[in-house]
Amino acid sequence: MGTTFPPFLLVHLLRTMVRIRIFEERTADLLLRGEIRCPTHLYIGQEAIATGVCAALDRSDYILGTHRSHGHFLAKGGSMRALMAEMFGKKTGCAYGRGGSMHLIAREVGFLGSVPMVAATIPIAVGSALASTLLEQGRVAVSFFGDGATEEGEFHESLNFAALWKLPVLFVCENNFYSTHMPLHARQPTQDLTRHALAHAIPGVAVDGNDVVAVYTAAHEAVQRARAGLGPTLLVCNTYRWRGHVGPHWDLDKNIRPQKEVEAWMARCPIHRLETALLQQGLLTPQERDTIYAQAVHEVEDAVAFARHSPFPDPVELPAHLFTDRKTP
Ligand SMILES: Cc1ncc(C[n+]2csc(CCOP(=O)(O)OP(=O)(O)O)c2C)c(N)n1
Repeated sequence: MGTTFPPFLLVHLLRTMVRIRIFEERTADLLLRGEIRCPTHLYIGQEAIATGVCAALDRSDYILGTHRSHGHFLAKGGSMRALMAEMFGKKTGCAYGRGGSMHLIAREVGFLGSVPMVAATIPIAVGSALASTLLEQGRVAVSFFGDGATEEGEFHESLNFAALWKLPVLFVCENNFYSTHMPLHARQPTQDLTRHALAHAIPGVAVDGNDVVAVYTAAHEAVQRARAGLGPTLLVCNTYRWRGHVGPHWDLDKNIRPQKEVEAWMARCPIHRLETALLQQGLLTPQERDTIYAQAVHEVEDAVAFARHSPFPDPVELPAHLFTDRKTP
């Protein structure tokens, strides 16, 4: 951990990761109880990436996510109540209860959307950066995607176009080494995903995706480059998801991932890592740490109560919100 970081930033990073973790663990619990029924991909283990990247952005900057985007939504400042209500399919949800876990949006904080089609939001990030450039808004766009998305044509077309136009985009690959059940080594000839940047003549930076300070530092540098008109960067954050591909289960009985591998990555928990460093350096007291956890539990329980007490959408409203003639701000 660098010594030049202001303590308030480090505590903010810890607080954000804890909020995401506790939200997700509660979501797993609600899925097991059958209170949440939409297909849900948990982000547990990968919290440092959304947290570190979003801390390097302004509120007006854009981000786009994937099927695994609760963390991105919360780190960018989306309302936890609206997120939980969306998981419950309620009218007060961020997508009016029509989207569930995989179709999130919070335009008021620059979260332009997440969709489950692998790689589908990458060109939208490029289009947003193009719009920002043409309108001289100075906004940076970030595209979050998994290692599986680097096998889609849209990924390569997007990098090419963004490189050619020197667009202010940050391509953030969350390499958790699996695409559903298939490991990266069975899908690509080498494990170094930064090589894709070489083909498009843009910087490709590999970072320890379980080190939130390293992620923040790399993202901050890429954002500065983008704002200076120097074009896109591919940031490859190596990490691991703890639970199975979809749902609350660990799937250790399915012979997909060796238990030892899961345990080795759990020992590198991004939250535990930062928390320990802050305590050791005297930047956080045990009482302050406990308060961060207690506040997160309180916020999550408030969101659950809000979601439970919210109404379902009225079936007669079904055609609403499908199309809009409003101009995007
Ligand atoms: C275009 C497309 N192909 C296949 C799928 C089925 N699918 C859903 S998630 C997924 C794996 C994605 O892996 P990755 O991009 O690495 O993200 P991760 O789940 O690891 O976060 C696949 C193949 C899909 N949703 N969209």
